Amino acid sequence: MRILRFLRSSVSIGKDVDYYSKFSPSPLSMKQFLDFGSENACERTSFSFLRQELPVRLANIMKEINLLPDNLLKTPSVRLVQSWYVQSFEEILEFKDKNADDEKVTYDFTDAVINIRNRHNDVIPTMAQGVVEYKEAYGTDPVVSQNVQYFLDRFYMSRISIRMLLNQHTLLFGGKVKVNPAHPKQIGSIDPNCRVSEVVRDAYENARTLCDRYYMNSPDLVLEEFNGNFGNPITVVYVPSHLYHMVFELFKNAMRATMELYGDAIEYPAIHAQVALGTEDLTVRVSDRGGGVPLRKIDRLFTYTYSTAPRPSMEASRAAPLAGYGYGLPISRLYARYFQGDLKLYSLEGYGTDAVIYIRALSTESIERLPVYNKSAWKHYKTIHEADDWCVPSKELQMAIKAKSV
Ligand code: W6P
Repeated sequence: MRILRFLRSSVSIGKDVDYYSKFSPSPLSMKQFLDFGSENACERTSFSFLRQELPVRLANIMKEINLLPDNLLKTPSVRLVQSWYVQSFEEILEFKDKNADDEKVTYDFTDAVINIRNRHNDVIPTMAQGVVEYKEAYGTDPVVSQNVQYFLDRFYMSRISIRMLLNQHTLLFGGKVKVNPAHPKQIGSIDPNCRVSEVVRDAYENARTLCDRYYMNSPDLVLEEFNGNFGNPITVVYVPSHLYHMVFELFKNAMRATMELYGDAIEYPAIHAQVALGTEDLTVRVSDRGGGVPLRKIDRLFTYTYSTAPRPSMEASRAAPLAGYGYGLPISRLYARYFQGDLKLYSLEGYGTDAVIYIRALSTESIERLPVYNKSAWKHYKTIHEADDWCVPSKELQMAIKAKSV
C-alpha cells in the first residue's frame, strides 16, 4: 500500500507541476507588498494569494531545472536541490482545498512556510557544488557554461522572489503582532523610509572589520550624498537587507583590490561612496583605486562557472579570504535587478574600479522582475549554438606578420 501511494503521488506531482507551470508568476510592486502589511489586509488574504502563487513560482522554475544538461542534473547536489523543490511544492499543495477562514489552517500554513524557507537555506552552496562536480567530470564547454549562466540567473532570481514572499508572510503573520521588534518601522523586510547612507556606512564598517582581520589594516571611507531634499537624508522604499548585501559585497571587493595593490603601504587611497537621487534613479557608486580590472575580465566576475572554486574548507584557512570566492557579485546584481534596478562595474585598468548600484527612485516603479517558463525560455536551452557571426582573429596570420617584422 505504501509503495502504491508513493507511486501515485510521484506520478501526479508531474501533472501538478505541469498545471501550475502554465500560469505566469504575478510580480508584486512595493505598494502591493506594503498593502499586505497595512491595517485592512489580513493573514487570510496573504494565505489565499500564496497558496496559488508559491506553486506557480515553484513550478515555473522546476520546469527549467529539468532542462539542465543531463550530466549536471544527475549530480547528487542538483538532485538534492531538486528534491527540496518537489517536497516544498507538495507541502504547499496540501492547502489547496483547505478552508481559508479556519484559523488552524492559516496557522499550519505559516508553519509550513517557515519549514520550507529553512529547507532551502543552503540552495546556493549546494548548487555551486553541483557546478564544481560537473566541471571536474566534464570540463567547461562554452555552450554548457552559457546555459548554466542563463539558468542560474533565473533560478536564483526565482529563489530571491520566493524567499521575499515567504519572509513577508512570516514576518507579518508569524508572530503575535505585525511589527518586527528589531525594526518597528519596517513592513516585514521593507523599510518605507530606508536611509541609504546609513546602510552603506553599516556595510562599510562590517567589511572593514573583515579587512582589518585579514590585512591588519583597511582603507577609509569618504561618503557623500547628492540632491537629497533640503539636507534631509536620502531615503527610498526598499528592502534594507538587499541593499546591505549588495554594498557589503562591493566594499569587500574594493577593499581587497586596494589592499592587494598597495601591499604593506602605511596609507591607502580611501574608498569613495556616493549616493545620488534623481527623478528615476537612486544611484550608489563605490569607487576604489585598487588598480582596476581589464575589460576582457569584467564579465568573468559575474560568471557562475568561472567563479566557482571548490569551497575552501573552514579548518584549512581559518580566515576566509575577503572577497572573490563564490557567487557574491552575480547574486548582488540579481538583488539589484529584482526590483528593476541593476549593478554595473566600470573599470580603468591601471587605476581603479567604479561599482554602481541603480535602484528605482519611485516605489511605483519598483516591481518584481521574475523569470517565466515559456517557449522562449525553453528555446534558450534547446537551441543548437551555431558559429559566431563575428570574425575570429586568425592566429596563423598574426604569427606570420610577427615573424616578418623581426
Ligand atoms: C576591483 C574588482 C571589483 C569588483 C567589484 C567591486 C569593486 C572592485 N574593485 O578591483
